[in-house]
Amino acid sequence: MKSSTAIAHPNFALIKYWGKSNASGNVPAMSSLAVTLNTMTSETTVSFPNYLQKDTWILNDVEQNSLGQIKPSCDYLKRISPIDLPILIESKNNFPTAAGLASSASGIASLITALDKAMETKLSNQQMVEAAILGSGSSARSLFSGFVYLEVIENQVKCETILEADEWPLNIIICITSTSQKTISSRQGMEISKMTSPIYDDWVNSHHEDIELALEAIKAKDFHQLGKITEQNCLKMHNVMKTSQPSIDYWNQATHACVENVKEMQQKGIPVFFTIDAGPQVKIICEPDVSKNVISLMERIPGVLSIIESSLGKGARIIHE
Ligand code: 2P0
Repeated sequence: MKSSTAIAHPNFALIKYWGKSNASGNVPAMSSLAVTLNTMTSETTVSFPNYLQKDTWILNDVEQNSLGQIKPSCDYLKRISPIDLPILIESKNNFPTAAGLASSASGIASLITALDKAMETKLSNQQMVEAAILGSGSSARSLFSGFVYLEVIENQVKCETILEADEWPLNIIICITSTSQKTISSRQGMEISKMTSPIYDDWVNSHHEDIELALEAIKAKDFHQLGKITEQNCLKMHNVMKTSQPSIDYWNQATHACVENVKEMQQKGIPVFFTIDAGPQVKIICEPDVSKNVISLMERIPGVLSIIESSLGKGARIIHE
């Protein structure tokens, strides 16, 4: 029986995606710019056991009722594949799922990579990106290493590494403030914001400028400039969420405390900046030589349950076939 196993890591956006275009295919309404980590791993194995009657997805050892969110991605590959057999998909995350840690991005990037090998589809990079986006708009970024730019122009998506991890070594300190699954998924939240936030259009229209500033900062390896635009873009996205109806607020008390501490560190001249996604975890980007210091300050904050340290890392890849 043929089987393939792939792994991928989460990516965190410095310039975020929040809202979909009106085009079909889950296309984001805006470009995004992210970093792929080298820790926290999603692993997916795809196989075709003889006993299987229908496509089956087992996530973190629990059989799912249907392929759900991954079905459009699977269908994309099935249309191309010479193999016409029921597929068994076994996915695992070694970190909390659906808690604002980009588990769907790494999960789907590992899924597409394993499916491509097992189903002999030999997709081009562009096809991999298209297949991934059908499952999750941010997942295409986890196919690639280091600093990753997902560019959307007139509903056409391109995704590539713009700077490798070792060309600008930075660390990410992830402060976990809750491991509960969020009550409003990113997908639901984006739709609510698009329909109801009075500042949604401003968010979309000012996005290109944020992308340009971040691209310049990455090119110049200007930590201060990248931090400034990353924090602004993050806070703008959370304002869009908060001004939606119903208001969406993913932050908890510890999230606020972490942000205050990052500001205090910045005032002391420590090279750090923060970003926060659709969940209460705070991601702190820092230069590697201050990492230990940052961790020891953050672990003292009440409500910080645990801390994960990561450098930037590789894109999705096959580990076993
Ligand atoms: C991002 N997020 O750019 C933003 C920031 C969350 C906040 O992309 O609907 O799980 O499956 O495309 O990819 C999370 O969205 O949503 C996300 P779908 P996805 O990282």
